[in-house]
Amino acid sequence: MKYILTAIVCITLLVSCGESKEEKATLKTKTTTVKKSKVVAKKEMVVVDADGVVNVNMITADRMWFNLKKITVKAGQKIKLTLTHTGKLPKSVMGHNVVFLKQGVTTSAFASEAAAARDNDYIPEGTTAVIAYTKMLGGGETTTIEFTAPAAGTYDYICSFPGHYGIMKGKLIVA
Ligand SMILES: [Cu+2]
Repeated sequence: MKYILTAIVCITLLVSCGESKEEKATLKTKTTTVKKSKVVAKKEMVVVDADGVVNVNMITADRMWFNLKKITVKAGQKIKLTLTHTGKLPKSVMGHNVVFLKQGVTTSAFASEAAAARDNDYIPEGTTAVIAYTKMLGGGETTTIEFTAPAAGTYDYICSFPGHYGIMKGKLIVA
């Protein structure tokens, strides 16, 4: 009887030990896969194509967030920027755009002017403060703009939806 019990315990231990090893192995594989796809995703956010056009994949969601805080290009380079709003909230609640500001423009001053321009997608009508901007998007929408990189220097970009510019901002660095 004792032997049988011992045998059962041994078998149980072996089985459970084997199982946990397998589980660990599975977990390891999963982690590696996630890491790999993250790296690939990051790499593909800014891609210079064969024609020398800088393709920028800007992503946002149902919160105040841009995937890119910094875009580095060369002066005179063509930039093709695609903004994708991966969320579900409507434009009136969680609208997002990307607005590239000229040098010397204060982001807070521009943002408060923009906040008053609701009927114009939060872009002040007739403004001379911008280099380029996308239309305002709601969840599930995407848009593409093309513009030429300005002279060497550092430029601010923001989302001009009221209250977003403090968090939704980044730098266009033209080398
Ligand atoms: Cu926004």
